[in-house]
Amino acid sequence: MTEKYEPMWKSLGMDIEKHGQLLNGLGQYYGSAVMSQKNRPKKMDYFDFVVSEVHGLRIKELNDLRAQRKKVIGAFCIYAPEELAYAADATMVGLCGGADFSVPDAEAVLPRNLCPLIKSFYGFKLNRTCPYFQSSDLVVGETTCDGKKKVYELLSELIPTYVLEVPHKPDTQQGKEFWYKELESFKTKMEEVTGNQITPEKLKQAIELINAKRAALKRLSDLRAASPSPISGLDGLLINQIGFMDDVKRFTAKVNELCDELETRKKQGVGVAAKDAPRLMISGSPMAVPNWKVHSIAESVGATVVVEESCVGTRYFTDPVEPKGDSIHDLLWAIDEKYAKIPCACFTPNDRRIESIAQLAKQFKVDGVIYYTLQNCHDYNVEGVKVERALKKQGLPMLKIETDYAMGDSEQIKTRIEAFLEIIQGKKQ
Ligand code: BJ8
Repeated sequence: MTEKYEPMWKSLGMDIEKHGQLLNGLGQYYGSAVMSQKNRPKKMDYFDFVVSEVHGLRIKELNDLRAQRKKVIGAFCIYAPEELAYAADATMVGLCGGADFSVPDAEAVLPRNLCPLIKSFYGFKLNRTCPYFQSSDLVVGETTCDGKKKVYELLSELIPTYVLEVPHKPDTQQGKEFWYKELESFKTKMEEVTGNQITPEKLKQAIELINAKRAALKRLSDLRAASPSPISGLDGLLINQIGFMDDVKRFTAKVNELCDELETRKKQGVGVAAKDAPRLMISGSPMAVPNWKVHSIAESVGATVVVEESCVGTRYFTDPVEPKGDSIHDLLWAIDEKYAKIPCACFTPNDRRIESIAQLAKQFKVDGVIYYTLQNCHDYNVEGVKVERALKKQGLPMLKIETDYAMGDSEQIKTRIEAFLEIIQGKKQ
């Protein structure tokens, strides 16, 4: 892939040598963590192909769109209203932020005791190895956690950045009205950047486009509730991650094709692990590509991850946008209502999330929960206290793992998960 795409990467101003190192490491890790899994569904071929071309063909597609004067909008958070970007004929993509590779570059500028996701994305822009950053006409940030909020100020020195102000009590009437105004401003921003007017028809089409994607991901998630689960948690996570990069229509169709295969597997009782394998939920901070560490370790020691309570998981696809009318006002309100239901730990109070975890635990018949926190992510870390209490009431054990993107603690995590699985097996007996 390297030679074929080198002229494109050069034209995007990328650091070719460093980028080559990144791709080598990514390829090796994908081989050892993902491709080595046994009994994967055949339709995973498409998603493997997407990963193999994630810095190649997909970047070419994005830049072909830009050559037709269409805009690419980069984002980090599921609070970025993608419906408005698509309604303005732009494409929204998730930016790099899941690898340790770029952290040393970020640490030359930023404090070390900061969330790895934040250091990772800032480092990727600094070292010019993320082709998604290099292909973005605008980056959309949001005032969720403090770390991100402050780093967007620095990021805006490197790339045009628009920051959405997110209400921290989004569920209240006041919060919803505030967010509605932000949505209106973002609509104007999208119209300015793209030069296209967002009409009610365009916005309705965009809502349908994204709703279909969320529905396909929900269908996939629901299938994982089967026992045995017809697909590994690692592959489930991978598909959710790819959803932030791939072409929306094609991705939706491919997820549905995979689900057809999984329906057949389910009927035949075909799974990826033993029927009595401990079923785990992973709940907490989001996991961007190539953050596969905890899933990969948990499944390598005999568990099946059946659900991710995460923004790269249920928080993204659970609720569709449900318009009650056809005007811009009605459509924006429907978007407002949907986003207000995203239970991010940055918000307070966040009981919706605690309730959702309890409900998911039942639906997916989980035996235990791994509570996953990125280092220095105070919101998810502190909220873990309430989650643990709620799970205790349900009689479910929880293992808290606080980690970063480096692999140095893999053995320690493995030992802790093994001990956790023993507790689960003991309870089962
Ligand atoms: S809606 S979870 S995607 S903000 S960057 S909060 S890990 S310290 S990413 Fe998020 Fe939107 Fe919320 Fe979801 Fe913690 Fe790190 Fe902050 Fe993070």
